[in-house]
Amino acid sequence: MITLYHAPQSRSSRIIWLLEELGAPYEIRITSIPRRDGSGGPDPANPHPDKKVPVIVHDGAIVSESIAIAAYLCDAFPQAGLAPKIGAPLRGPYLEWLAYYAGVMEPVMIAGFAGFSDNPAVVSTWRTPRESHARISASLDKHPFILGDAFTAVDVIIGSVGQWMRPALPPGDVVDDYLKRLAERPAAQRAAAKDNG
Ligand SMILES: N[C@@H](CCC(=O)N[C@@H](CS)C(=O)NCC(=O)O)C(=O)O
Repeated sequence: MITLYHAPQSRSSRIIWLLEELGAPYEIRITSIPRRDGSGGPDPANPHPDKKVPVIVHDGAIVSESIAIAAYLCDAFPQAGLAPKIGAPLRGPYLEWLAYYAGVMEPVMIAGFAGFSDNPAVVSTWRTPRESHARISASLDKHPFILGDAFTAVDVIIGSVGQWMRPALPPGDVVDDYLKRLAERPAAQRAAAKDNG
């Protein structure tokens, strides 16, 4: 059994979606986090080292960080086919997209919120939204999902960002249609129904 510590409408929502796609046995433990409106606060029972979400507990292992959780769960439930297997041609691009999201796309997004996207250190380290939009468009112009013809955990991560904040992804019909396709997935709909606990 997997326990997901979850705060509604946060980065842990995408892990509910992933767990639903995987068909994994799990329970949700609603936890409190500080919210931008001043509500909420850290939950002493939350095992996350920074009292954030998401974090999972699985067979005694505590795993935090959305991307680590996604990779861990896809490997724990390989029969769901949400990650290319080790040795498969798309394994490298799969890991690259996961790392690119955490290591580049999110920092670029946060720099944008914070109003310093054009800081020279930001641009030289991570580039700008233009470059991440170009990568996403290059992929979705060619095939229905980020890695190709098959839906993977990368789509949960990239898609959930678009559902949360549409301008974080490239504008236009190709991405609108992609997000619609993702939102229509039964697992995404089950996850949305469970988001508020
Ligand atoms: N890089 C982390 C970010 C986690 C994160 O910042 N989560 C937010 C919710 S969306 C949080 O728990 N904030 C509470 C706080 O800042 O104390 C991940 O993707 O798992």
